[in-house]
Amino acid sequence: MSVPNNTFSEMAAVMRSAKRIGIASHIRPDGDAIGSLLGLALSLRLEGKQVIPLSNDGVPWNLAFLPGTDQIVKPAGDVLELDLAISVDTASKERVGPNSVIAMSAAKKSINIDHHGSNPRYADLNYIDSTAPAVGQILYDFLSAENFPMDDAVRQNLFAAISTDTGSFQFPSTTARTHQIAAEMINAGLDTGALASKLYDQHPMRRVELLRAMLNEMQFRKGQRIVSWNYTQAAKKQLNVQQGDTEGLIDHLRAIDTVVAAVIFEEQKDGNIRISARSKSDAVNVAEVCGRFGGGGHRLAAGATLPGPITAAAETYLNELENEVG
Ligand SMILES: [Mn+2]
Repeated sequence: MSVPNNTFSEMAAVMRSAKRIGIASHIRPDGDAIGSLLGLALSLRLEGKQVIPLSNDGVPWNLAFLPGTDQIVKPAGDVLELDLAISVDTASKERVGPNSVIAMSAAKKSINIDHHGSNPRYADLNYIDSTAPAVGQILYDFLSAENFPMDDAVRQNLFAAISTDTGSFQFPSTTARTHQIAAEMINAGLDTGALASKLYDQHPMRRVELLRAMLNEMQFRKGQRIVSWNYTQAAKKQLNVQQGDTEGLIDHLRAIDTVVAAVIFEEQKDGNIRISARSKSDAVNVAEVCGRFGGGGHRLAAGATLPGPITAAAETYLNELENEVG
C-alpha cells in the first residue's frame, strides 16, 4: 500500500480539536458496524464532544439491545454541519449509504478507520489494518493508546463488534491481541456471558424457519466442497424476514465438514443478486473471486453483486468458484 496509515496520535488530535462529529458505518449494518460506530461515538461523548452516530439503514433487531442504539440517527437526506466525519468498517466512501454520504458531505475533515484491504483511503486521515479481525479491535487499541474514556457501554459495543466479526473468537483472523482485549474488558467488569447470550441466544422463530428453509434448499457441488443457497424475495416475504435475521446464517453452511466454500445468493428488491461468500481454506480466496464481479472483502469472507435472475447469477459465480476450489 503506497499511502501509509496516519498514526493514532494524529487521528486523536483531529478528534480532540473537533466540536461536532458525525460517525457512520456501512449499509446493512452488522455487529462490527454498529458496535464500532457506537463504541467510538459514546467514548467521544464522554470526552465532551457533540457526536451524531449515523446509520443509513437504521439498526437491525438483533443489535438493538446494545447501549446507545436509541441515539442512532437514520439520516433523511439533510446536510449536517460537522467539523469532522468519521467512517468505520466502511470499505468505500459510498458504502455508508446515500443519505449518510449527504449528511457528512459538508464536514471540514474526514477520518476513515477500516480493516478491508481493498479500502482506497478515501478520507483526509486513514487507518486501514487488514490484519485486524474487526474494526472494534482497532478502536479498542486506539481509544486505549490515546487515553479516551471507556465505560461499560463503550466496552459492550466494542466487544459486540469483535465477537461478531470473529465468529465468537473462532475465525483464523482472531489474534492473541483479540483475546487480550476480551480479558482486559472482563477485568474492567464487562459481563461477556450476558452479552454473548443477548447476541447469540435470542433468535425469533421466524429466523429459525429461515434456517430450516436454507437447510432444505442448499445445494452442493464439487463433491460437497462447495455449498450454496438461493435466497429469494419469495422466501423473504413468506417468512416475513427482518433486517438482522440473516446474520450468522452462512456459518451453518460453512460449518459442514466437507465444505471449503459457502455462498448465499440473495435476491434484492431491485432484482440484483447480493453474493455472500465464505472460505475455510487459504487456497480459496473469495475476495479475489468476488473482485472479478466488482466486489471485494477479506480472503475468507467477501461479497459482490450480480444482476439477476438468481439462478443465472448463481451459475456464473459458482463456475468461477469451482475453478478455485479445484
Ligand atoms: Mn468488520
